[in-house]
Amino acid sequence: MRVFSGIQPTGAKHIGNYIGAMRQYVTTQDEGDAFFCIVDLHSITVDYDPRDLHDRTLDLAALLYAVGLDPDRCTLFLQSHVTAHAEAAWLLSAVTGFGQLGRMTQFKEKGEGKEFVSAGLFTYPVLMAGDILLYETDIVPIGDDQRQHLEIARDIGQRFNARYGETFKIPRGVYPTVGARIMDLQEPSNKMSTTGGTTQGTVLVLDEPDVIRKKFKTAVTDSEREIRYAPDEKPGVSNLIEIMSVAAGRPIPDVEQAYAGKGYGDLKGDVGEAVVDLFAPMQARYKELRADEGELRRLLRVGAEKARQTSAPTLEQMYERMGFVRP
Ligand code: ATP
Ligand code: LTN
Repeated sequence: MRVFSGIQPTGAKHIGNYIGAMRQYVTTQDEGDAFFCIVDLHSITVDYDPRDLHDRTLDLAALLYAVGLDPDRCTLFLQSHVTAHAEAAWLLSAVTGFGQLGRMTQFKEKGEGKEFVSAGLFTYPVLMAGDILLYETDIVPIGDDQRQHLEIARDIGQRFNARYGETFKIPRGVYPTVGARIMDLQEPSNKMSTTGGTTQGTVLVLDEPDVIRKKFKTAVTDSEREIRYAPDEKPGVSNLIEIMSVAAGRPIPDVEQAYAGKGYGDLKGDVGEAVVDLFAPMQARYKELRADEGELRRLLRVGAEKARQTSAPTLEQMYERMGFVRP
């Protein structure tokens, strides 16, 4: 079984990225032949600083190894190292509807109110479809906010297959059962996000222990003072229960029961502690790995070579089926 997912090297990664995506990468690397791609090409679709992109890319590689990706059990690589991704995006744009791209929530949200909206933000999902389809992917571990992008990737693959003959395997998204959509601790009706969220409500994987504790202590809940899991009615408390469930490795009903009759303060303090414990070993490994940039670059070169070999035959088939004269 082929696993593929992508993650952007922009901003610092938060507990939403960890629970929604990175944690699933770690488990799926043992369930199949897994490819994880740092999608640097996607990161230039919004305003960014080149120096930042450069450093954040290496930061993210170190972080992904630190949370448990093993270079011997999966392939981690940079999207820009494998030119097939950019080529596939162009070819697939021929079978992507302009109208469908305009309906993408992310395009509308990230473009809203901006003085400059890049064409890349609009065609973003085509590049993502290519990422996935090039690898004959079966499953794509992602968070809930990527559902629409996965759907359009499937549509693009199906349209190509119908127009040019069966070429792509049509992948399926897999979402975590708990924590597919972690909410901002300060604004629990919005998803936690580096680009759109509040600083105090966004818990970073690399935040200092005291910062993590403080962010949980000041989390917004409600005035009812009853600890109960009900995401629609009680988004703040339910979000804390979900995070606790993942960090402590206990099912949601267990967590609910453990706090029945207790105060919000108890829950907030304990979730903070559980998250500090969860991230502490990863933070230590991150520091070590990030210090050896030569080794990081070497591992990424090895990953890129494997990714090139795996994606090349699919790209070649695309060119051939579309009628191009090959060299
Ligand atoms: P953001 O918009 O928060 O800055 P992103 O979603 O644009 O981040 P990535 O870092 O590429 O960009 O996301 C990586 C993965 O993390 C994706 O699979 C996405 O679904 C998941 N993810 C992002 N935010 C959350 C969240 N709040 N809860 C659960 N999963 C999330
Ligand atoms: N759009 C995704 C990142 C992404 C991705 C992919 C995810 C780019 N290509 C391929 C899965 C498969 C996001 O999380 N913002």
